[in-house]
Amino acid sequence: RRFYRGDTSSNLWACMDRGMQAEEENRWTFEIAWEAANKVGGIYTVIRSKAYVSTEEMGDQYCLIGPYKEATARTEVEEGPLGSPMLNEAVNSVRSQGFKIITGRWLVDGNPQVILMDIGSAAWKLDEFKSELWDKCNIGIPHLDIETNDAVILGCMVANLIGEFRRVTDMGDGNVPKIVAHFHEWQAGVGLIMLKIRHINVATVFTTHATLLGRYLCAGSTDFYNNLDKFNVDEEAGKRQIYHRYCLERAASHLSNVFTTVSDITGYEAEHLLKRKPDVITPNGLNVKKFSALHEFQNLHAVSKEKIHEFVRGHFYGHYDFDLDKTLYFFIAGRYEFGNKGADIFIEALARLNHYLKSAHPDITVVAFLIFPTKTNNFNVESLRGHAVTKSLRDTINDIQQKIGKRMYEVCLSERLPDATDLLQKEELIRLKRCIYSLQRNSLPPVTTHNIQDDWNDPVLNSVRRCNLINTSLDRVKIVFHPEFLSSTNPLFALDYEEFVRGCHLGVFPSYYEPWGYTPAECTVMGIPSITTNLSGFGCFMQEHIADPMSYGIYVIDRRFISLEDSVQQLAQYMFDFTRLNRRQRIIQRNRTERLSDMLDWRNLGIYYRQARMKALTMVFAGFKEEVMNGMGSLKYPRPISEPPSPSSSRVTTPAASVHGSDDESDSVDEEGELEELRVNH
Ligand code: G6P
Ligand code: 1S3
Repeated sequence: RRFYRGDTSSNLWACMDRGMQAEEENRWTFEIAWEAANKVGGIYTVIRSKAYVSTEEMGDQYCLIGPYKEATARTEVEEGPLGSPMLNEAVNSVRSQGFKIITGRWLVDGNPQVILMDIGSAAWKLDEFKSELWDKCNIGIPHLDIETNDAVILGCMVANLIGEFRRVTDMGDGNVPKIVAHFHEWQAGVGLIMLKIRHINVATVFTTHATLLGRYLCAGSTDFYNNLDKFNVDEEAGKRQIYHRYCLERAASHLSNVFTTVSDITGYEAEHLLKRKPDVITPNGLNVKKFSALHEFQNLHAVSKEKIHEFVRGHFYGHYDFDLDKTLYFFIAGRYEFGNKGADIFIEALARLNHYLKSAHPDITVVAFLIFPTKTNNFNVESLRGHAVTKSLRDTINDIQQKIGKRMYEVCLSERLPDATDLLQKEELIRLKRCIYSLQRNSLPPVTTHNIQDDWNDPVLNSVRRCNLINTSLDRVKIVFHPEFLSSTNPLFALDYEEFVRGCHLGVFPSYYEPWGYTPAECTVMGIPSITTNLSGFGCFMQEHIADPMSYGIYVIDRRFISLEDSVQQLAQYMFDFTRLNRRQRIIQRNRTERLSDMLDWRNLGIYYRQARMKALTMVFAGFKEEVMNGMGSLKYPRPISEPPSPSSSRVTTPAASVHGSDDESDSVDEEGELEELRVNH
């Protein structure tokens, strides 16, 4: 089944010896990121999910460095000395310079060593650090830019530490430690610049996950990808008052021995905006956990979907006139960057889907969830009321049910069959009627679960108003905007994000600016189909490595070579095609989607990180030979064999029903066709 593993990752597996090889070679890796043990966004996921393979390969010769953030550190880090005495010595030496440093192990898979710098403890040195930066590279940091000032402090503390480590590990016997310092994103990049200007002999790697200018330019109304070679980068950075940050980012990318980006598309962006082409592409992976039962993820889908049903019953009370068995859950989620994340075209395409369904399939309902955290004044009363009235109905029914049971028992004990009057009493009927009356409402179900601050300027709300998606009974597409991340303590959903994703049918991520895009990747490893774009790193990666992504439940919208209108149209069509799949087809498609997870596993993708580090080592340390490593290259997942070959199916969105039997809605899938595919792939 897992043909990918054997073919691509042999090198990385071979190196997985908990650091024995690294120890023999006196090879060390420091990975430095603002988001190490500090949850902010996507880079946290990269560092955290990769920790397992990093420690498998490097053991205690691997160490993460980041800022000390008390709130996260307290819950995620076990404080204590580091595994290597030399590392402890280096840390103590920097501490003696008057800085506070916390060491320990991050409580995540792999349990890596972590060094956290207390930025505040070195604030007294800020002016000195800044003048070093100015004297050596003429980069001046404005006094009021706190974020950059913090980045400078972190960078200088990191350089002090690595410098000290380099000193204490050099025994003068010629066996110098082969250190790679791998920096992520501009905020950590100052450390790399400092190592270079202080001439500390270590190999460096710099990875950018998004360029500063790219993010800013895309958020405007610029035709970004068609003008990439035309931007006056200094001027654009200056206009946005990020010139100094841009200089740090550009300097770090140029000074590094090896420069990497998370995808080809970001590589292309970096080539034009940072003026350096990446040496290696380091795609993002996940720490994929397999269930012992192959179809457990399907069961989990059904369990989580039931929890979403419960939310929907409450939210749409009084207008609950649709069949949940014919309801599909779509969602978009992420950082609230309305245009960059494609929420604009999602809403526009939903309006069209609403129209298609009304005309062609009025029995099907789509509930579209938009999960984007923004400022709110808590849950709105209407949403809470909905859940209160449905809960009260449920509690009343449970109570009556118990009483009926007791009465039936008594009647049967007297050796007769209960009749209707024994079952439901008048007083209970009245209680039920009262509950049913309280389900009436004069207003439509709200499009948002919270009171959003600045409601009239909120881009999602304005868009749904403009598209008239207001949850009327006639609408086949219902909207639920949840402006807060999900958690299991949420009074409306009581689901964490992972459970929510598992319960949905389709993730929709039509991003315009998305260097990688973890959201569709996470869907994939959970066996949930998703829509992505050819402007996202993930989308391009899937197109490159799968012969027919669509048949595996990966729908890639073209946002690069066609007009905006055509992209919206394509998105609406893909969503409509998805609604036409029957349950059996959806189950088969989920199986196929889940089959792609190996491809996204760090056990396969970690090889690119190793490649980047080895390349950097060969550039700095004589006698270090670059390994020949097989990446994924041009390897492709073949089209599923039960899928009819094109062109007989002009739009291959569906797992062919004909191959698997009838077109009915039965959920007892005879997976013979699928199993056959699995055998052949194996
Ligand atoms: C999983 C479960 C099935 C369930 C199905 C629902 O496959 O194992 O028991 O019927 O999900 O699928 P649907 O796409 O309709 O949510
Ligand atoms: C960035 O985070 P973002 O959501 O701002 O880095 C992520 C990790 O590499 C990446 O997945 C994402 O596309 C980037 O945009």
